[in-house]
Amino acid sequence: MTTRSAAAAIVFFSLTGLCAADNAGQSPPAPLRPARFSEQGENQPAPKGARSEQGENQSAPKGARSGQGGNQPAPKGARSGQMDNQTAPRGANPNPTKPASTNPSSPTPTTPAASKPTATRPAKVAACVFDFTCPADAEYGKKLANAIRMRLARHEDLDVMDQLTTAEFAPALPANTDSNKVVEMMTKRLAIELAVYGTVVKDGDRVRLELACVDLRPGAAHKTWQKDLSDNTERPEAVISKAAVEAVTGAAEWVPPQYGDEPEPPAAQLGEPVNVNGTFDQPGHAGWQAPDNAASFLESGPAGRGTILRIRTDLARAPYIDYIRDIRMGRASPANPPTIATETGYGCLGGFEGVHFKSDWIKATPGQRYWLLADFDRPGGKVFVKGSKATDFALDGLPESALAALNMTPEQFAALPEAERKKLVAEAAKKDPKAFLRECYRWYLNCRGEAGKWNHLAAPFPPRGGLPADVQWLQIQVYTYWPAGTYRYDNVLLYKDPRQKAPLPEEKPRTPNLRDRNDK
Ligand SMILES: [Ca+2]
Repeated sequence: MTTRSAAAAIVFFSLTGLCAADNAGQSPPAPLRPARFSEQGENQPAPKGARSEQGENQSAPKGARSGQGGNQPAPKGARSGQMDNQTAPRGANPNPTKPASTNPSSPTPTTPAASKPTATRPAKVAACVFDFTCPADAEYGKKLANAIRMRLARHEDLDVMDQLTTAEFAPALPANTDSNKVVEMMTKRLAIELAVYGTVVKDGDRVRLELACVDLRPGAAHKTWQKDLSDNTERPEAVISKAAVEAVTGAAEWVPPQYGDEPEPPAAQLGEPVNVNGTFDQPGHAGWQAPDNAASFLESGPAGRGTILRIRTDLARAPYIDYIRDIRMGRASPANPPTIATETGYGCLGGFEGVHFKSDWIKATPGQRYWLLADFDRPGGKVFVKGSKATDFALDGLPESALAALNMTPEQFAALPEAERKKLVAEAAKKDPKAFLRECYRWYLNCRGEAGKWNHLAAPFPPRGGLPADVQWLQIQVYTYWPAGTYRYDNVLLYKDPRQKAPLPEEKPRTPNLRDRNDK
């Protein structure tokens, strides 16, 4: 008997059982072994396009790669160990372990492939979110259905039919569809145990979803149910899809930690900051890079603030980039900055690279939790904490500054024999090891607040768990870009979390199904 005919037989017997259960008012029989959804790694491949949207649409882990706009393009041929070696630091690591358990309520797979390791994953419940009908706006009905589909797909115990397959095999179903017909479609045509469908009514800003569900899982409290959900906020899809998924799963959705979830420890508890001169009040630029006096300035702030950091991003981009390069090459000095034209359009400095103002390197403590505090007078900036490690990878480039010290162009360097290049790189790395660090962690404080007044923000990081074990050095980067203009910062302070009692292991981002994405 082939897998497909076996599945068909199971469907047939389940149907028979289902009718009996309906009549007798008993719980439904053993679940189906859905042929189309459960055989990954077995005979039948998942439908083309299945599961793809799941990975593509998942938001990146908080803090990961989100500062891309701020990566300064490195000059051709030069390698700035930090900027152009960036990788997705967290969340990109596949988690190789997964509990190998089977769902006792599901039939054991009977194909030979069942003995393969892949078959030991818990059986998933096959589910389908039918497109919603929305008389006023059919596309909106599809959009809301897909929002719920995506959210449901993040639940590891569900195997949710993807949008393309749903569109191909399942019609839009209004909430008042005869549930017997839905059951028939689920069992005879789709081999699914969980069906979600409904009708969307748009009334001005208010969106109302008449949500209907047929739940054939054994032990389901209600085989069929309906629920009205409505919302009139700015993001009704997010609000309604969350409520819908909670209704379907019967559990509250996990919400990532938000700012303010954990109260900021009082100053007396925080103790001494880990970074030097976070107040900017020490003479010179202790603890930080030198300000360039064109886009970054350390100057007197309002009363009571001592020295503050002022950044402006409303500058003509090309002359500023030239100036910064000249500083690196020893051809210009912040003591004598050029006059750079003010520019505020998309082509200006703030519209492209923005301005990074970097702290000195700070020795990292793996397993540690930290608090980052910052004051700022205009929202929009980000205060990054980037973690780096020494790398054993073959290094075949030199930072521009090292090339300048050798009085060599990138082209001349590239033309050297490999052995010679390696020797020069090794010498440069010995002289300035920090220039060869590789970024392996990043997190940022998003400067949200009001313009025109000083705001204070504080947040702990990592959001969960401790600093990953491979992070050797931390650097704070105050990053300012758009809208173009002037921004001020003060008291950018890094502390060890005073509430932490012992080192914590790294915790991977809790983005469900992330592992599946990385398997591929
Ligand atoms: Ca200050």
